[in-house]
Amino acid sequence: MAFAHLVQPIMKSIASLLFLAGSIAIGSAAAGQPNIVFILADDMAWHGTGTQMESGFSRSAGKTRRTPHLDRLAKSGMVFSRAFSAAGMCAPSRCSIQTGMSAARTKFSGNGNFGTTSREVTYDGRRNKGRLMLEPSPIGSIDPKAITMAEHLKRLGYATAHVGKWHVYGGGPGQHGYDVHDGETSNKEGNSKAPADPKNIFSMTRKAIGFIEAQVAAKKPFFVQVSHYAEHNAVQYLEETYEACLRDKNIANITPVALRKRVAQRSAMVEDMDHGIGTLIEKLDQLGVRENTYVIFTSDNGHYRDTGEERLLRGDKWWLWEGGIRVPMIVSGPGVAPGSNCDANVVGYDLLSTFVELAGGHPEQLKDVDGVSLKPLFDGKLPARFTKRSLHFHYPHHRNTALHSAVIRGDHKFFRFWERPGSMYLYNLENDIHEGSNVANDYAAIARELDREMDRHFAAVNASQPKPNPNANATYKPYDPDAPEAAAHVNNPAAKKPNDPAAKKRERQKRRDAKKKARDR
Ligand SMILES: [Ca+2]
Repeated sequence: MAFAHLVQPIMKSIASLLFLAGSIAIGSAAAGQPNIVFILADDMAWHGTGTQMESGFSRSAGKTRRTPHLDRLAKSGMVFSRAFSAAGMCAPSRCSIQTGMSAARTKFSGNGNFGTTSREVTYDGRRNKGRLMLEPSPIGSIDPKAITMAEHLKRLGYATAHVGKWHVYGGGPGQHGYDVHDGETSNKEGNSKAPADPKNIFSMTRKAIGFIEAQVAAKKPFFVQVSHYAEHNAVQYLEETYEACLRDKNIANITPVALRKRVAQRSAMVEDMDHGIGTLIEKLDQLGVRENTYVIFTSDNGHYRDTGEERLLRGDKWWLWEGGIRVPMIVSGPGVAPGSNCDANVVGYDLLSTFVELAGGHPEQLKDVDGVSLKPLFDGKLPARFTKRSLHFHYPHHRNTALHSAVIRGDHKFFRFWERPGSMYLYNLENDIHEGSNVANDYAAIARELDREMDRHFAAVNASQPKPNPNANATYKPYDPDAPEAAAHVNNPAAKKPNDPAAKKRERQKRRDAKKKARDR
């Protein structure tokens, strides 16, 4: 006992010294560490795969999407119904993934400074002219001081690779902890000139496999991020895949023909990506490492484009409506129950803490991160922190949207539209996945609480916030979420979530069981 009393303060002092030295005491290399394969799709809708993302809700699978390998991955693991990207577009979402920070904390809240990668926040952007509020410019590159997921994993003894689209500047993956990489890539590098290699899908797969084979031979744990350029524009696909998609029963009858072709082309691009993913997973099997490898699949943001289906979610890429940030997510790996589902709220900036814990590190010791480790969820537990915590989203930019920010806690999602001061927008994602009904008046206490929670987060991370424009144009009309033109963004009434009381009952029981299981542990 006396010994323990002595050791504890000494350990604390050592930990403090390590922090002072600029190091991070998150753990060390150990035997038996699992490998991590992180596959990131680009611009893929929540229903962008053939896998149903929410049990009891058939429309959460894409009818025109053919993804047999991802479907198999889902059967071997866990599907997340409420996975969110940290932003509604590529670069900020990817920066949040790499750093474990919310967009408000990185200040990389928009797609770069729209051409520059300055690290300075200004309020003189050309989109501000005449508007009610001035937008802060986004910082357009990853912070050189931020410790990325790859840097953490390297310190834990991992070999690291980043294959494909990077898009957060800062000198590319090589400057941020990745041993093997493709350089400082963004969108254009994904437009392949080789017809046999659409969106670089197959060359990327070969590169990832080469890296994995080398690490298996060297008996070194590995982390590889495969960042597909698909399904971002431009649309590229193998001709034979396109022909097969045109014959698919869910595509063949789409009219007009021009739309049918667009749907088949985009579905073919996704199917080609799925083949690449299948080849990669097959290789893990062949090398005998599949059982000790986590495979995580998700998208950098949502989108609604040429699915051939009625619009499912409100909004689109760029927006913080569900259409912009609800994304598919599948996880398979050691301890993940096959065929399982998870409906906890999770976000892209959770992945850094998650990977640190999977690698044997201590995510609770990480500083300046907003995410938490999802490993308990992978293990079938549901600790209370997952139902109580808030997820933060910040897009204070005029580009393609209104200045807006959001907080998700439990079933509630709160929006602040910065140019409508004092207005509150609250939606219940469980009853109203389409975000069609603002319930802020009915649940005013919750709305006020989440409004304060947003301010608390912004103060904690020193967020860049919009400010009033002294030269606002008197006739300027800010975005109104309740106006008909905004509501047109919602969806066709035919797309309503079916009212299935039996499925809802099953869901409620499943939640009760999960809670009980978590309590019993
Ligand atoms: Ca994207």
